[in-house]
Amino acid sequence: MTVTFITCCQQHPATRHGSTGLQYDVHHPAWTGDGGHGDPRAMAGKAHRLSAEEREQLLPNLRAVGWNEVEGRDAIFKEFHFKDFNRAFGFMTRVALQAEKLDHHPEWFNVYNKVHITLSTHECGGLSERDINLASFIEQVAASLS
Ligand code: H2B
Repeated sequence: MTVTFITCCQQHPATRHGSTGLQYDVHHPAWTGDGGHGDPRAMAGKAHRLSAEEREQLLPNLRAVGWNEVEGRDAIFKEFHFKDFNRAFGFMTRVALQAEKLDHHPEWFNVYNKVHITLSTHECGGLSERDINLASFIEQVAASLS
């Protein structure tokens, strides 16, 4: 399995390093629509739930920036706080546009400056690579707004 934000982008010259330690490569095929793993065409195949090994490799990076596994459900959750509603809604707009592009959507809740996000892949009934990719994108957007 290729994982977009950690393993395969690390040495890419265009990789942007956010303050979170997660990396998101704006030129990676996964995000540019030319057939990478985040591309809807590549994602048309069935999503698979992450194996124990994949989780061991991927989840620590997300835990380190505040994502937690949801109890009683195979999903991850994070609560974001912004300065005001404008920033929160700007954040949601950017995430929504990318989610639509990827055909992978967050479950979320917003009130004023708070945004709660749960990620899980309904198609496979649990966490998949799609959630990791979307979480990585979300981190980069949040970092750019704070
Ligand atoms: N979002 C999430 N989180 N999981 C899915 O399985 C999913 C999705 N499937 N967005 C997509 C839409 C599917 O329903 C459409 C028909 O492609």
